Amino acid sequence: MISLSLMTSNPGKLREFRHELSSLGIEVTKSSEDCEEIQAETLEEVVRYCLKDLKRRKIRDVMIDDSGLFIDSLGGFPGVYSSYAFKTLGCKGILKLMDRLDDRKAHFSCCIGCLLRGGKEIIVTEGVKGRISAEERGSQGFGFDPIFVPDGESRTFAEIGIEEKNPISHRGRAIRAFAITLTGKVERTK
Ligand code: ITT
Repeated sequence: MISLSLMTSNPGKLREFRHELSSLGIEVTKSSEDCEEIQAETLEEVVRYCLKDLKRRKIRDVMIDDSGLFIDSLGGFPGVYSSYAFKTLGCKGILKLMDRLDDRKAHFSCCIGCLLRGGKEIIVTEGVKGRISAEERGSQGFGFDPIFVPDGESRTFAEIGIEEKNPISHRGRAIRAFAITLTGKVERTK
């Protein structure tokens, strides 16, 4: 059994990690550690900075997830500011910003980083394309799920739920890419 912890304050992320990794025999606990928040231009920069901090503090087998929603017609906003934008504007505020915009294209991106006990690092980034809906729909998931419709779907992430979200989502894809790399790298515990 492999055991890793996820450093996050977001229960929705933790649920998606557990859902995806438990079937691969990887247990995910919640880490009580924290990283200093930096303002960077990319998700990967944030993750790299945090991994460096963990290394310095000798914290191992911890995963980090930095993710965001990038809206084409808003020049990629909220992007790396997604957490702040969700807290301040919420889904309603984003819909208001897009009131008169015909181009609804957007994508979610997720960067996962992990520092293993042997000192090796894994960093993967994956995304999912879609569009911003005209109104909020659905009650499952978290964050901007009620306003994001992935390509090939007519329902939002909040309508389809974790079982259908994980196979196609930015995070689901990143977790699977991460797991493939991980299983060749992590030391197994009994
Ligand atoms: P931690 O940093 O503690 O992990 P956070 O919620 O602040 O939690 P981020 O900094 O990565 O996480 O912020 C990303 C924001 O983007 C998050 O708060 C959500 O509002 C949104 N987001 C990211 N992934 C999402 C998803 O799968 N579904 C809906 N919204 C998502």
